[in-house]
Amino acid sequence: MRVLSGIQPTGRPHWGNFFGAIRQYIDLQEENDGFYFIADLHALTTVRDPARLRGYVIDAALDLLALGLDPAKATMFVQSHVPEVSELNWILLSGAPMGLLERCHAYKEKKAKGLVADAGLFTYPVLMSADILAYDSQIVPVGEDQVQHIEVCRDLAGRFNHSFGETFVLPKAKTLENGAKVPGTDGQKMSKSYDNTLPLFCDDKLDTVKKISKQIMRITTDSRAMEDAKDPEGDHLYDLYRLFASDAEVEAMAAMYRRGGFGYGEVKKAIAEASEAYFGPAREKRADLEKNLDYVHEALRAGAERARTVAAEVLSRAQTACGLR
Ligand code: AQP
Repeated sequence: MRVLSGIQPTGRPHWGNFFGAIRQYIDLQEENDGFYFIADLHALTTVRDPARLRGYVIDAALDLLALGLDPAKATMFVQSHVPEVSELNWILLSGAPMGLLERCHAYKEKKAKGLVADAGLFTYPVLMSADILAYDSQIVPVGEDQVQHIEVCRDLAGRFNHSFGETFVLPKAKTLENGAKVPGTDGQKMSKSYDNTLPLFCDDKLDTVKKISKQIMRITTDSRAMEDAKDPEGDHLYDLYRLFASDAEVEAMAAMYRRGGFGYGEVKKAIAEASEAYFGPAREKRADLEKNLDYVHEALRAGAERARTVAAEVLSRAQTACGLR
């Protein structure tokens, strides 16, 4: 199966990115033809500083490699290194109904929160569709927030196929039950834009553990007294703990919630310890990779070469179908 997904180079990846998407990339690379890209064109809608953008792209590659992406098994590349995608974007944009894009919740939510919405943000689902369709992708592993965009992609591909004959493969979204919507420190969806993230890596490596523990301790909780029984369902602290714990540990935590007689600080401490055990090895691997940037650049170059071969074939198919050739 051709599996494709992308991550935006807009800053440090957070637990939501990992448990919603990156963890799936790593698992799926074993049995599938994985195409994983760093979405720098998408990032342009938020990062308007060239040096920072370049840095974030390399950071994202380092993050993916440190977390287990293997360039010998999967194709890792930078979105803008495949210009065929931008051309396909225009072809799709030309047939994209405004109403379809206006209904997209990512755009609607950002706008509702008073964040600046430009045309790039508005048409983001179309560029994302071009990303997916350019590689005949069948499976797209994503967090729940992106499922609607995959539906948009299927809609646009279906419209094109209907007008011009079978051209595009219709993809399917793949979400995980545990991790589809990771809550942030304030309980709403963890998101860079909401400034409620828990990062996997910090700039200051020596202080990473301390810094992340501090952020975990700041997670908001309700004001129920220690002795009160608590409901684990819908509790974001419990949901964060579940990301790391085994079934038996989750069961024990749920029983503790129902019994009461504990402070949320205990749960936070358990989360801090579990996350350190989980991400610690990746942090060490990342530090090693930083000393070998040639390897990272070469992986991206080879990945783009392979991705372009596939995208050029699909673009030519689409151009021929709609009369551009
Ligand atoms: N909270 C989340 N829970 C589960 N999955 C999530 N993803 C993001 N947040 C969560 C998934 O991560 C993948 C990479 O997405 P991205 O690089 O586009 O990041 P994003 O969606 O832009 O992440 P943010 O932090 O939410 O950024 P902004 O602030 O720009 O919206 C995707 O598969 C996404 O589903």
